[in-house]
Amino acid sequence: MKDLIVSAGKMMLEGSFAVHDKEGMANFVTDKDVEIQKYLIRELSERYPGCGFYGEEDTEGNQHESRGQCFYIDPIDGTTNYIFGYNHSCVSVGESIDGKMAAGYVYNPFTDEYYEARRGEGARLNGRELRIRDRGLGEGIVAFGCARYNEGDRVFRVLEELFMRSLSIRNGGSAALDLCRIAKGSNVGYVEMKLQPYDYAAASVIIEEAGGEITTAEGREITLDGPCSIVAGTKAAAKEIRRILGC
Ligand code: LIP
Repeated sequence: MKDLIVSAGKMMLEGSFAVHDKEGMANFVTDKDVEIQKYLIRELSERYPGCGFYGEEDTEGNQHESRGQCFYIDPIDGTTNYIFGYNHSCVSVGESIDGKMAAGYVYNPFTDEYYEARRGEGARLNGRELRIRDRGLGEGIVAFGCARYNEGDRVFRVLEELFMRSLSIRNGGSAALDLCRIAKGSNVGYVEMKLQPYDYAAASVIIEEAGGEITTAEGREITLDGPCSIVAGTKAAAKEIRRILGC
């Protein structure tokens, strides 16, 4: 799987691309997003005949299926970052079996960081095992996500409190990478009030296999058949973030 995900990621570094608007304010897609998703669906279909896909972009073979073996594909997570040359974007591929996440793969071609995890087999970054130390909110950086196309993003009402109760806050612009940074130990927590399954599916396995936690803002199980809010982190920090949100 590593060769496939890395080759898909390196496609981001090649050639030029056109930008197109999607529904809602500041919601973009590039030709590269579409090209990479088509490549991944083609390759994964050959390797796993009959598997389903839940991808971000509207391409052939993307059924938003969640039964049987299903791949959650975000071809470029952090598309706006990619358009503006932020070098903080990734390919994210999560695998579920009968509605339960089984594996996650996230690759940032700009930093050559490859995250992977399979249920019961732990999480690794470039082959190094990841184990989360259960730090509290006050012992680290909390990252958050927000989107102009999600009208009235509720995250802003708690940002000041998150800032005052942590060492600092960050808005990275790629949920998958900012979630994986919890497993890496760079972030103690992450919050975004509305995300799609292809944004968090892969990273959810990486965080949990590294010893962290990911739930909705209400503390419920994340959804794989539609969008939900996301609170993730070390167990201690995730609990503090949910308390601050008061959902
Ligand atoms: C992005 C997420 C980010 C969120 C953006 C967008 P995309 O995904 O990674 O956290 O705030 O609104 O959803 O669209 O770049 O794949």
